[in-house]
Parts: sequence; structure tokens; C-alpha cells
Amino acid sequence: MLIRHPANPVLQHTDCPFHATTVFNAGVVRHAGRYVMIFRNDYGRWGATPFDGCNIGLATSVDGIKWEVHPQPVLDEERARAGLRHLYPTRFGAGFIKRIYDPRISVVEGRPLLCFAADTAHGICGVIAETEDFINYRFLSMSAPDNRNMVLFPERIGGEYVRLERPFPVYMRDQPEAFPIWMSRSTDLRYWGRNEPVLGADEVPYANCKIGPAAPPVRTRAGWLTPIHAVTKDPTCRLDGWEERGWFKTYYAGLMLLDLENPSRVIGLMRRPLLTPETDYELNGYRGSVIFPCGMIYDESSGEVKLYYGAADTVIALASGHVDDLIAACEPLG
Ligand code: BMA
Repeated sequence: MLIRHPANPVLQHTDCPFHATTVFNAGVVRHAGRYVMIFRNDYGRWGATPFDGCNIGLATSVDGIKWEVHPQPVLDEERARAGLRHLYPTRFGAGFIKRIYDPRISVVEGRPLLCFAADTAHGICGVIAETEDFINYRFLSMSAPDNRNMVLFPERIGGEYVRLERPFPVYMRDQPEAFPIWMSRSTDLRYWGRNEPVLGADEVPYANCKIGPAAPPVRTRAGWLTPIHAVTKDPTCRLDGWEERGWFKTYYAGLMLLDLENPSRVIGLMRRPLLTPETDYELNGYRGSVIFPCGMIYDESSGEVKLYYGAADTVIALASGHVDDLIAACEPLG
């Protein structure tokens, strides 16, 4: 279904002109004639955790394969705290934001918008910021905790901005980490509501744990083509990883098709993974056996779909396929 690019990994720590260790989970868009990538960089000692910190970097490319990395990271927790302070003036002391990570980018009707996760003193939140140059950001909103993996649709639907998100409900479930995908809407990107469930982890055959939105959806003739990640956990099977306590989760890429007018309706879902960790760079690293897509580009003229994903939480890889094959692989939900 998808072919891995022979140049994989397309970006890794040695490509960065600043201190970088694991370079992964990257939002990617095409904007103003070039590819733009915003990626996560956990920096510290190679092969060892905990890391010293995490920041967010920028890379650009002419062909989507060879990338040039901006000389400095564009965001870190201190810049996020300073940027969010005007929204929450009473609670935003130093140290309130512990870490920011897992960026996704959408260009919504020509306006570049960044979503990322923020670990705060009061829980994990999803943040939305706007930018013109991908270097300077104006912060628009932060969700209530716990929520992350936010992705924005690239256009308003029924006059409203729409996002997919992944709350972390913990009660009322047999599988404690079987977190679902939800959707919410906004007229101004600040106030979000009209929350609707979209897909449960129990509906995905290759998940016994959580699922989440992966990259922002792309419009196709058949519906919104929307990658997801899906997790299986097997505590008896230790996977490759740098953490002493071990790593036991496999992350797959999956795919669903959402109704164009009513995107909370799943009209198709791949019953088997779109990508399974197989190559050395997917199986081995900080957290082995992880495929975590955050960016997808659809070229309507050729039908090519490029999927960018974090591999083993260590590098960034690319796999491509044809839109017709991807649409055909999504089967109606039972
Ligand atoms: C998720 C997030 C991602 C990460 C993945 C696999 O919960 O933390 O950033 O890529 O786990 O470790």
C-alpha cells in the first residue's frame, strides 16, 4: 500500500545544526512553493534517558526528501509559556509548562496553524498557535487536560473550524488506556465545543490500547483521508528501547475515511495496519517498534500521498502511496 522511501530516514539528529538527539514526530505541509516541516527534538545523550529537554525545530525542502534545518529550534517550553501567558495571566508562572512536543501543521484556507501537546503542571493539553513564517508564533488556545494529538482540518466545514483530538478518559473502561478519537468545532479557533466521539480504540482491530489522530486529514473525492496511530501493548514482550523500565508498546499507522460534510462520521477504516514497524530504523531506537505519523501531503495532480512519520521515536521517515489504493483500502465500519 505504501512504499518506504529509499532515502529513509529523511531527517535525523545529524542533520541538525543544534544539539539534537531524537528528531521525530513531524508535522509537514506544502506552503508557498516549498515543503515545511516542524519536528520534535528530544536532546540529551544518545542511547540514554531521561533526556535533558525537548524543543521544536523547523526544516524546509524543495522536494520533500532533502531537508534544510533552520539554525535554531523555533519553540521550547519557555517560549510557549511566554506566548500563552496573555491567555491565562493568573496561572502562568515559570515552570507551568514542562514540555512541548508532537507538532502538527495545517494550512487552513491559506493560514498556517500549529497544534502541539503541552505537558503542564495541571495536565496534558493541546495548544493551537498561528504563524506566518513558521518561526514566530501567536498562541490562540489551549485545551483542558488531558488531551493531545490535535489535528486541524484544512478548511472550515459548515462555517466552522474542526479538529480531531484524543482525550484521555480513565474511568469506565476495561482497558485503562483504550483512549478514543473525538472531534470538536470552533468559529474562531479559540473557543472549542460541540464535542463528538469519532472512533473508539475497540473498533480498530490492530489496537488493544489507545488510538489517536495522526496527521491532519486531506480532502479527497471519497472523503477526508485521515491517518491514525493505533497501539498494541504486550507486557510480556520487551521491545528495543533506551529506558531502563523497558518498552512494551507497538505503534502502527492506520487509516480512516471521514464524511466530507459531517466529519465525525467514519465512512471507512483500514482493517489492517497501513504501516507496521519492520525496518531497522522503525524497530530500534529510543522506543522501538513505533510508527507515529504527523504529516500527510496529497498531490492531486499525480494522486501521490506522502506520509511522514516518526520512526522508533528517533528519526523521521517517509512512505508514499496512491490515493486510489488508500481510499479502496478503507472498508465501511461494521
Ligand atoms: C505517545 C507520544 C508520542 C510518542 C509515542 C510513542 O504517547 O508520547 O510522542 O511518539 O507515545 O512513544
